[in-house]
Amino acid sequence: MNDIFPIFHKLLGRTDKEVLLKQKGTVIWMTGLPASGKTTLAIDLEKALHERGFLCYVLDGDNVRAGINNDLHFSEKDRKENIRRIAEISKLFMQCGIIVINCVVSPTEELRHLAQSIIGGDDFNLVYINTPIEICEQRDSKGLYAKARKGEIKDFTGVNAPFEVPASPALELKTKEHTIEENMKTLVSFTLSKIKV
Ligand code: ADX
Repeated sequence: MNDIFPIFHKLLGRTDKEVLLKQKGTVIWMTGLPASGKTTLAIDLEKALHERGFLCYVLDGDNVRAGINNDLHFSEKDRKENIRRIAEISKLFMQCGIIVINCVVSPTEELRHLAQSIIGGDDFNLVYINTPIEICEQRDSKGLYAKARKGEIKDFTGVNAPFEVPASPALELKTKEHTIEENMKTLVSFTLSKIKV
């Protein structure tokens, strides 16, 4: 950081943007196994909030990995860098007053704590999409579980790479017990409680 002189303090602040947008910026960070339903809920949440007049942005693991993170793979080191960048990008959007909806596997407590430390405790809302692995594997929307079982992917989360259940998420949505509509209702009201001015 030598010879770097950030000018954040000279710029308009987060509150100026939030007043303009009539909403509070925050980060809804969805964690869960691949094919657990994170992306489906994020798509619907963005639509539901947009219809109510809120400005949102969805950061989806696959989207980000297709662009800014296309130099990263799935080693522990790369997953950490993936999360660090997603958290830093989330912070930029959030400071612009935007509601950031993330769907990122973020498989370990260490990675989620890293994201939380970058974004800040009050703004980091961890939502655990709890879907048993048998159901994720049955769905296998991208055919990746099948590939991992055949040994074609060597570090696939839930099969041959770890997924740690979050110890204290702000919200847990069980997709086996509840319908998408029921979970959406819970998720929308949870988010509204964080973003209304
Ligand atoms: S994370 O582990 O680094 O947080 P991220 O959410 O960005 O994961 O990317 C996960 C997505 O990448 C999955 O939805 C899946 O489509 C794809 N993917 C490809 N290889 C793997 C792998 N080895 N483990 C997990 N996901 C993978």
